[in-house]
Amino acid sequence: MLDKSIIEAENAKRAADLETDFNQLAERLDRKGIDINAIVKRAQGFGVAVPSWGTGTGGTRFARFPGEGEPANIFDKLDDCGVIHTLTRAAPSVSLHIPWDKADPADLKAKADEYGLSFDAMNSNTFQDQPDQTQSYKYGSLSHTNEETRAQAVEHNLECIEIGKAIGSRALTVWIGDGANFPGQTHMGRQFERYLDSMKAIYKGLPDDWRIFSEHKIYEPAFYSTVVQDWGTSLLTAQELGEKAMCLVDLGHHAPNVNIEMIVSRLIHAGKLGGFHFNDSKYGDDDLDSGTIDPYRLFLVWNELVDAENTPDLDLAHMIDQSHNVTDPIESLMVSSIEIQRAFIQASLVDRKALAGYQSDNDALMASATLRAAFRTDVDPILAKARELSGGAIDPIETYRASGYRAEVAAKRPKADGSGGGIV
Ligand code: LRH
Ligand code: MN
Ligand code: MN
Repeated sequence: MLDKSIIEAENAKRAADLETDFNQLAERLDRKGIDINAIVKRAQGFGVAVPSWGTGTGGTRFARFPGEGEPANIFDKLDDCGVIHTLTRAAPSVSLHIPWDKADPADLKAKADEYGLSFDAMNSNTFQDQPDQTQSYKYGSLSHTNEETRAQAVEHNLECIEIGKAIGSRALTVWIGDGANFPGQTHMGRQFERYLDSMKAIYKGLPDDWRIFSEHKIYEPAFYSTVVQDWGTSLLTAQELGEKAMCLVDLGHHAPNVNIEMIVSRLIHAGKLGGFHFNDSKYGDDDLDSGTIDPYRLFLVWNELVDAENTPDLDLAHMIDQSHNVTDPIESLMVSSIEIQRAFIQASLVDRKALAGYQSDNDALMASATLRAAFRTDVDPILAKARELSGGAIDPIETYRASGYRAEVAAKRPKADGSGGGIV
């Protein structure tokens, strides 16, 4: 656990500068009729879930280059998540991946409690084989042609729900790699029906206060067709399953340049938007750090969310889903949490009344300028002030480096080799 005195000492170095920058921004926003303290409160209320698998160095299909002090198990991962939240105050929950994160629920809860962390959606895994399983997922899981394989995949998802119940999670995210690599390899209609039947069996095992998220993805590992390839299929699935079924949008799971914010808007309209996997991408499911490639797109997604925030029953699970190959995962996850928070806060600055006026007057130039004005606002002082007030670090990266945490855990944790790990 990070020593509080390190945060205090590092904050003391930066508090005066922050005050100056904050007051300047407060004045600028005040001229626009925006109360900065209300925006700081919004920032303090923000939280995104960290994926347990993101705390280890990821890998590509070519290689994995582990870093120093890699987490060896879920308890190490929770320690790392604790650091991320302690410094940023923006990542209060963790999303687990089964079977990797299987452990005694009481121990998991106890460890999470040490840091004030809770558990967000559970993630099942039927896209690779585990040593103890009898049926292989080489040709699919929930949509497999073989009934026993489908049953095994359903059973695994039900087990994820059981584990989740014991640790206070209230959602299950299902992403499958099922599909085909060649035209003709599968019957697309029958394959989808088998998938739906399996999902219905899982849905039956869902507690009343739980939700199930279907996560679409255009391709990979199936390179010709994927069973849940886009939001249309995901929406069909959620609608057929029932009211506890929602769609999860992973930003990287679309073709390049797809208008994701519009998908978000449509899913909100349908009452079926359940949550997000945040990341950034240039070409495909790159799982790059949020906001590092196209921060404006992230802002435009948040613009839709802020616009719709008073929609009845809109209850979103915000999660990160990234793979860190060349950075310290703790640093990437801290920066990403803050970038997602930044997009939320920038979107909160949009002058919605003016925007609605420009839209009804068909003033395209001023409408788009209104969005960009919010996007261009440097909200750093707001984010830093929110962290400071919540007991976090004004500068999480510098404070983390000053703490020596990575070197400390590297001395305790076993050295990782290049194989294995949570590579997704
Ligand atoms: C595969 C993937 C997907 C899931 C995760 C568990 O693409 O990254 O996004 O959410 O594995
Ligand atoms: Mn995902
Ligand atoms: Mn993915």
